[in-house]
Amino acid sequence: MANEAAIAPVIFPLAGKRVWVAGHRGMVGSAIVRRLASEDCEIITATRAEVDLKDPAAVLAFVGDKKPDAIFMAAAKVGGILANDTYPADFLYDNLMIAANVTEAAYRHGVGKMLFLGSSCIYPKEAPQPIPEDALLTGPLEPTNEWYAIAKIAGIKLAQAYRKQHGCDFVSAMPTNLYGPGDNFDLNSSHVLPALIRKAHEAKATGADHITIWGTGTPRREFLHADDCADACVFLMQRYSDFEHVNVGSGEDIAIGDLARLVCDVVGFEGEIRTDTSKPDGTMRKLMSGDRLRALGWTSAVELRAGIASVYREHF
Ligand code: GFB
Repeated sequence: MANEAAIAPVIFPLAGKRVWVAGHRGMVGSAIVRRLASEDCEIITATRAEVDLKDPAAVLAFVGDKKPDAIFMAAAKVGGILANDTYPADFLYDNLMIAANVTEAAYRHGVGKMLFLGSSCIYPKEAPQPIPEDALLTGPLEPTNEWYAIAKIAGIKLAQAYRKQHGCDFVSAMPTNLYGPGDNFDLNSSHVLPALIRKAHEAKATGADHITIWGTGTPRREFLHADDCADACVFLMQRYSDFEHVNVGSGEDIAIGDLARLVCDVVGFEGEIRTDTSKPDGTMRKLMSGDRLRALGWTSAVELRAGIASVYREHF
């Protein structure tokens, strides 16, 4: 949500433009499509059957054919801590190829602007908290998701390299842990929030006396609703043009154990919360600094409890 007091001016208006949302079926891409409905622009989408984003020739042909003025690069192979840890080759290869192909095609066809979306896992495992953008590449990554992180760091560097060498107006946004409509509720591959909603719901429905969460429950995570993320992306697309990437978060984090209690409360499950410490904790904390985005005039709007309640209502 834009803060009218000190808001960066629009330098790239979307009105009248052709805008490709790459990854429009994903949680973030679909939220961007919903958000763009209130901008006077033409939205372009492509299904995986139409364009395989891992195929350079297919992406080049698609961009040449559709001639977008702007691209939201929200296409990615994503998953929770276990999926990242189990399929390192897929997470690295798919995300590297998608980022490289879309960036190169955007350059070759003279696309006026591209916003690349990454993730807060790009930062070192032991980064200072809250994490400023310049903590990038200052230390070793968290091992459970270094493959995905390396691909997303490469995406930032591609945007910067094409800006530096070719003068392309490519920018990058790094969202924190996201949740929202259209999330993945599969317990093996999902992120923590949809997993907890599903576990609490099923425990309530079956009359179980406990749910089990992974790890110790002590790691802290910052959560942002996908609609807030989409709003920030549209904001940055129109109002930001610079070399450095921009963190996109809510500014608050919560311990996983407390999150589990909050979810159980929203769902109405009153049983016990147990921990499975054979599962990884991952990074202990990754709260991002939101100073850069706040200085441009943007803050998040969806409060965590209300956001969880709306996702629960929608999916169960
Ligand atoms: O959301 P999550 O899978 O991703 O896990 P990461 C966050 C924390 O919640 C970890 C704990 O400490 C998990 O151990 N957790 C507790 C659970 N119960 C559960 C559960 O039932 N399911 C899941 N999934 N977690 C991912 C990265 O890291 O975050 C990606 O692997 C990406 O690369 C994404 O950056 C945003 O925050 O640990």
